[in-house]
Amino acid sequence: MLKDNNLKIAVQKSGRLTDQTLKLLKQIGLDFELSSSKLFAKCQNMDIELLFVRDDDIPEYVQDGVCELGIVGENILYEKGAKVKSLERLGYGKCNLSIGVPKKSKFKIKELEGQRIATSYPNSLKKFLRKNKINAQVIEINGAVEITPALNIADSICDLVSSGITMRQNGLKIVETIFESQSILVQNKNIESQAKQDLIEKILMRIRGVLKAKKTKYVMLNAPKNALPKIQKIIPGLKSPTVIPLSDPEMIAVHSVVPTEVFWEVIEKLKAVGATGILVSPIEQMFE
Ligand code: PRT
Ligand code: ZN
Repeated sequence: MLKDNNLKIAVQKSGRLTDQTLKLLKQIGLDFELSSSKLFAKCQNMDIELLFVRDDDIPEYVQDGVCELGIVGENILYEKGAKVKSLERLGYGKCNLSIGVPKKSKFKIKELEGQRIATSYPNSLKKFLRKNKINAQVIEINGAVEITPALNIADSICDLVSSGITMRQNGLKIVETIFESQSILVQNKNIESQAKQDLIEKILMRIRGVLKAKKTKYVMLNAPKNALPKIQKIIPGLKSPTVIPLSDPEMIAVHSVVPTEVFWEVIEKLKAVGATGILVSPIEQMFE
């Protein structure tokens, strides 16, 4: 049973966000096992319970205080218009809510006028249409929205896109993105318990540590001593690297943190200035 004094986190029961959400929660040190019913799980080491629900229900659960925290796609929050506090974007479940039209149509946004547009996101689409002063018929469909133009149920669609393959396979092209989304951690706006608020701060700090670590790698290398000034220029933000003398007095070992996004470039440049024995490892957590 859910206990009142436990902090409750709503997560998607089974879907695209589930694996990465559970992985993140394990990474921040929550020790839980999935029960057979899989409706909720109690953490063994903290006063936290996870509630497994459909993603569509998460905004309301958090808004109404059934759960203090939730992890959900921003697209669902936007669609539901939930009044919750956004804490941190989590970097996975990235997608766009986009409009797709049949490939052959020459498209200008005004051509949506009078069209039938199928979507599972009627509120988000209507907001977009209002903003652009377009009169169109919004047809609400739950699932397989992409086949509606072929079935002549709709003229175009508004759906989530990640790789773009689904739209392409159904003879559609993306002409407009109305919302960019990724998973996000949200909290209820009226948490009275200080203990729960403290726990939320703790969770948030740990999540930020994990996210920061994902953006960096730990690099160890050997290099000629006289290459150090060049190495310092190559590694962005490297002010005071860890420099270790080696048995060969002309050589040093350098340890440093390198941003993942420029990682390959940096390694190539390091090799070019004489770095050898380059070792790279992932960083699990990072705090400053
Ligand atoms: O059962 P429940 O209601 O919890 O799950 P669900 O079926 O409603 O959602 P689910 O698990 O499919 O998606 C959960 C969340 O993942 C979404 O709300 C988004 O925030 C995020 N997400 C990221 C996506 C996609 N990428 C995505 N590509 N959700 C859905 N899709 C679908 C899209 O609807 C389309 O059918 O994938 C297809 C397009 O993919 P591409 O790669 O072909 O472009
Ligand atoms: Zn859903």
